[in-house]
Amino acid sequence: MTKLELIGVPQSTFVRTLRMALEEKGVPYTLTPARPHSPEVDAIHPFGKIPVMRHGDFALCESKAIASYVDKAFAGPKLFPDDAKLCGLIEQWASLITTVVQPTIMPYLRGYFFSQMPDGKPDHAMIEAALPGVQTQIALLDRAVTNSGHLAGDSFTYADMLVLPILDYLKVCPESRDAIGGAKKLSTYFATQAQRPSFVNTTPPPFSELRG
Ligand SMILES: N[C@@H](CCC(=O)N[C@@H](CS)C(=O)NCC(=O)O)C(=O)O
Repeated sequence: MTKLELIGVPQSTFVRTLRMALEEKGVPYTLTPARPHSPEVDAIHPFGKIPVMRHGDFALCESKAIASYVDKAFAGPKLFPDDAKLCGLIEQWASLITTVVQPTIMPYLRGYFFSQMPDGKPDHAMIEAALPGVQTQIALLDRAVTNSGHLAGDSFTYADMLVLPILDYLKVCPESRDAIGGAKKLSTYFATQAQRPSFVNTTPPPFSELRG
């Protein structure tokens, strides 16, 4: 069968989530670095968002749908296990992170990484406006980390693959780095899970490579 093609720039947190999922399952893939709203993305996603994928003549958009497809189409450790409660918790976090956590945090990250200021310096008005939401999400995630140090149940799951790439960016911005530093469970969680090979091997290039 042809190799799965994942489409989207590697700096995207959702692209990294899927790369981690593919690595965790041991699925070979190619990455085509395309930006949101580029022709190859618009051809698959009705709103031009990344990631999208092609597998042979089959195309799909939306990270959770792609992860579910990969899980069923390929052998390897289950991203969505049969256990009803664990699978429910993973789905719950996938929904919460995709619909609220990531969209709340994105404007803050944009203020640093996609500043529209003439000199490219951080957009402090944008950052300040988004900061309370970021702090709320960090506190929520800190409360959510389980006693075993995971987001869902007591093993590394797709829920962790969604949140780690977001935390990786928050760790380098001053206010969110401080907030994570004060969130003891979340700090320990990140320090531990960030050593996972699927996370290390998918470290994205800097955002600056996307400018221009
Ligand atoms: N619901 C989508 C969200 C994907 C998403 O927001 N991707 C961002 C990049 S991380 C994007 O394409 N943004 C461009 C836009 O929203 O126009 C998914 O889960 O795949």
